[in-house]
Amino acid sequence: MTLMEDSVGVGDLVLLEPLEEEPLLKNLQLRYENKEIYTYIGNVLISMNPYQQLPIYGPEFIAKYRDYTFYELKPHIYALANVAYQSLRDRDRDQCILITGESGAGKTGEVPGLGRLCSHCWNHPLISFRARPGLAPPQKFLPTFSDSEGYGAGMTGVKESGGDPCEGFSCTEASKLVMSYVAAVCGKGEQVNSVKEQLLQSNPVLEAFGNAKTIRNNNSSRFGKYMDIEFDFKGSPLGGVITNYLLEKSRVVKQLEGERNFHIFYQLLAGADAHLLEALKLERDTSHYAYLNQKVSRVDGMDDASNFKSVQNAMTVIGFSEVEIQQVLEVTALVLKLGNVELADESQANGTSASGIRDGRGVQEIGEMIGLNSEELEKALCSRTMKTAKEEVVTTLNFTQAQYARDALAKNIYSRLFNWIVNRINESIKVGSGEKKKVMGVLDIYGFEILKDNSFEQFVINYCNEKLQQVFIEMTLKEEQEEYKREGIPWTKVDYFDNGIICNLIEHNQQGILAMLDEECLRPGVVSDSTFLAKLNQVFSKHGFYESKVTQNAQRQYDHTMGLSCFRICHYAGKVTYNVNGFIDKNNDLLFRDLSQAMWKAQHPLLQSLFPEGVPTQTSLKRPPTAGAQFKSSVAILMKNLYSKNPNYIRCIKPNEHQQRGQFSSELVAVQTRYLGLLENVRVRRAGYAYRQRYGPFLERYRLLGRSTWPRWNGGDREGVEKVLGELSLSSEELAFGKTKIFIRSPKTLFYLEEKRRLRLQQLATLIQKIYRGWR
Ligand code: AD9
Ligand code: MG
Repeated sequence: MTLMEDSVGVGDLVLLEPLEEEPLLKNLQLRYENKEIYTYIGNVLISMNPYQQLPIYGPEFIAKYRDYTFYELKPHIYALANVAYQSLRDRDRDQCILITGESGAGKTGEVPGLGRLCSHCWNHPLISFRARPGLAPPQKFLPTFSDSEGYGAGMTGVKESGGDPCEGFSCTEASKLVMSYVAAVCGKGEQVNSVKEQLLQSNPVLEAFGNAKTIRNNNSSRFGKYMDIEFDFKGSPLGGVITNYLLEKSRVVKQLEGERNFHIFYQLLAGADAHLLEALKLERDTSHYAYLNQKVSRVDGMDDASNFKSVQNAMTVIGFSEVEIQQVLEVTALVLKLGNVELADESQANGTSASGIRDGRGVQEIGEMIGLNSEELEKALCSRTMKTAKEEVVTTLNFTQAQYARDALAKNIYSRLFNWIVNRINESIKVGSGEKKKVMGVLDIYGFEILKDNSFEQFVINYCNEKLQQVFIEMTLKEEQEEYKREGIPWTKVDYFDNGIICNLIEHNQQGILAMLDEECLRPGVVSDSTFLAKLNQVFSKHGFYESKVTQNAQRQYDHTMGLSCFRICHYAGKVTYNVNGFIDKNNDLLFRDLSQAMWKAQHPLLQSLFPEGVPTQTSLKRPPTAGAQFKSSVAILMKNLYSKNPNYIRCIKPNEHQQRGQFSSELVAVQTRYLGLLENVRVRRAGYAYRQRYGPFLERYRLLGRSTWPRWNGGDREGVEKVLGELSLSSEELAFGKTKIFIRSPKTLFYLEEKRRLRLQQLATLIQKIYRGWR
């Protein structure tokens, strides 16, 4: 079947008429209801989360998509994977696959290169990805599902039965889709398989430490991830590099109702054997721990205990030593124990505020585990040493400050542990610098966020999306432009909204919001979120994309709907109001020096290595870069990386808020299509030539419309196409003949051709019937 015969709506939105939001949504809905979850906009893939297993994956489909070019079959993620992989291997072009969409839209599901295969696919003759001799199929170390429906679970893995052809979750669930594809088509051999295995196993480890149940997604990634998968000149994987962004560390100490802390805590408590539990001095019951949500400790269909085994196994496969695994678990346990350190208000009647430890046993236990004198830890939690050039002053922390210090320590330990794990994985999968590599980068990152209350986190996430939109527009246009150049067709400039002005508002080195926030954080004297806001309001009072209660809009009116502590940015995807409360604190991300020094003093090699700034001999008072500055520079590196590669886009859409199959909420999808800029994307795509096709397949399809090309044509493909279209007297404005492809400007012309073809087929069928009857 070709795209054009795709009977359910249009398979490529470029062909949509009229090009407006409503028909676009109707088209997506129609396709979704008919289980067509994939739709193109040219070479961009839109993917709707089906929340059910669809019989469109597995080796047979892989084999099919491998043999066809992009537009020759129905839209599919395998087609996108095919194009990316083949052009990496054969045309030596580094690729990146950018996967965006809201939480629960199916991004991680779509991450190419990291899937796990069910035993059927693992052993399928079409798939070259095989276990090393003597190694069992992957379910040996994969999570299992007890839930027969499965999709409530959100975890990846295989069914307990494990062996049903592609009915296991691993190959039909989206996270494995492109992996199944890449695995099927890329190199073979023991060395290669071991690399694939390591890449593959990084996923359960990162998911355990970086994913959590949220209200929107039972297995939500709470960090952004970019992974370069590196291949040799033959297209066999060599290794990779993972970069992580902004782990949501506030989750470590507090979760919203209906949500959980990171999976690993529950996995450890449920899955550790008695011996390990004893060694870590942990209680099996989650209710024992203050940092674990008391109301939700289990997730339907998710087997924490067996997932823990998978994680341990995965760490071993990646190359973590036994000692390293043990230390990682000790640090994880330490975080739980810190949460149980109860503080007491020890303020005195004379008004001096102070705090202390309510029950010394917890601190004692922690001290023993990490090799630190418990008094030292107690002191670090309840007091603060201020150092000036001349002297040291110790002040006691009040109750609130001490609680803050304890939680800050727990968050810092955990997020540094997460970074350490990512680095450790990278050490195992990194490729020698001397080798020439081809690279496929995969970005799985949080989409645009507009919540009820938006804070610093949403601000940086949306900044990142603003930058990605910039890449998207520039690269889509650039790609169009390059294709026209390759094909020798003149390029006409396309008008589009350039969001550079918004990026600038946020990231400008001196006059950007992030720079001003940094300035405020570093400024001596009394600084607060409100002094920061006042400054923004003053500097941006006339900026067209900045609003606040005290700035006037274009109609010279003040906005009374906004809170006094808020500012608003008119992002490309819509207006977002941010509350500045906490901006300074979150940007500062300061950990009192007493705490980092205490951690460094601990006789625990891993913990110590997480706090290099704790070295007492370190005299420099230079502070580390702020959270905003760090994020900005990692986004800059990411952008540079993306710009150097050929982009492939997967735009994921969540059809409903209930993680339910078959439900399509038009409002929810409309909001996402706006964030993703889909209409704009179609417009850009259509601004030049809406449709292009190689001469061969085009002639094959339409030659029945030409007198000279039907029933036989012995000339070249291009001449044949010229003949057919010439005989139809189409306006020359509508067509452009490239070196290898025919370009058609408006979808109407294509519809016209399709209609003519349909009538012609009818005519031919009648003719054949007549001849047949005549024979009889
Ligand atoms: V988040 O930003 O990490 O919170 P994602 O990554 O966009 O989010 P995820 O891939 O985790 O969402 O998908 C959510 C759930 O939808 C998965 O756990 C699966 O249960 C389900 N899903 C996603 N894609 C598919 C698919 N192609 N087929 C079937 C799917 N189910
Ligand atoms: Mg995810």
